[in-house]
Amino acid sequence: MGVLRMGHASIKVMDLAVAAQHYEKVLGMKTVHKDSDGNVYLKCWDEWDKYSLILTASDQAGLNHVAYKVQQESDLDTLKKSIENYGIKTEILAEGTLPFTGRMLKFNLPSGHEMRLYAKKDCVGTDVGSTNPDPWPDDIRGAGAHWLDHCLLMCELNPEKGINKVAENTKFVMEVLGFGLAEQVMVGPDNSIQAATWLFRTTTPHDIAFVAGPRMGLHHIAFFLDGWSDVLKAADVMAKNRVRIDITPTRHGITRGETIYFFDPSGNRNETFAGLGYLAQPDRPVTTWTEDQLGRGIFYHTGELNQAFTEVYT
Ligand code: M3P
Ligand code: FE
Repeated sequence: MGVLRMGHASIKVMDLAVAAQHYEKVLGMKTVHKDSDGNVYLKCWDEWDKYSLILTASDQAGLNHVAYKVQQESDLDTLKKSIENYGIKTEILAEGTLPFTGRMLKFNLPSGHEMRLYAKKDCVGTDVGSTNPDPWPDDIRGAGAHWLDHCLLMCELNPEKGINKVAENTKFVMEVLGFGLAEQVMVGPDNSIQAATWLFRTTTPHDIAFVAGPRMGLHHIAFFLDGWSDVLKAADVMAKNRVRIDITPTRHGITRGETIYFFDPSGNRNETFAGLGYLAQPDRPVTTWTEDQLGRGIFYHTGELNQAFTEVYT
């Protein structure tokens, strides 16, 4: 019941054809649809619903919305009431507003990011099917990403003005959407300021994350790979395609993920990562990272924070 997982991201790109080529050739997604406005819909091979990424044309990069799938249609009505009771306005978008997708419950997180919930999207099956499937399909391209896994949203933090959108978002998704808190970063006097959180609805450490920054934005969308050797191969694919790599393969302390960060041709940050981390459960003690160890939390090996990593985003 309630939220299942991240369903799709809708992002802005400056050149649809060039962006589609990146997500196809580098990530290994397939274009499954183009609508009459030219928006491109793509899917990873191990996903069963019709699409997980929408590219829309714009003069700058960034996020349109993130969408999470809920288990059943009635969850949308229940959640509509609880979101409104919490004081956040919602809107129902009719079935078909997005192709192959049922009605959507649209609202803004306290940080301002647009979130949509939906229960129905055409199920087309994974590329290996559901009957006696092979472990992977023959036509894997590029990094061969399995699925769109999570997103990280940058949220405004301004302690002098009493603004902490990380904490507000975290409270909202926990109290209203039923997310569990896996990890958090606490900074400031007595480590009293919640500056980053990783939250789950699945059994992996995060399905969404919020990190403090000077303004709201999209830090990255992340795609799942099987293991460390796939991460290394993904980096090779990026080098072959002259992709702008932000952080070469390394490990996060937070979530234990093995990761690469890179940019799509418009400058939207992508992550390919491996490792399901650990079993995330609502009763698991929350992991807390303190400000003095934050470097290790983000980049476990060097322990060195790279300013551009937290300051450059769309
Ligand atoms: C992840 C992850 C930042 C930390 C990012 C961590 C932006 O992306 O998947 O665990 O500080
Ligand atoms: Fe991530």
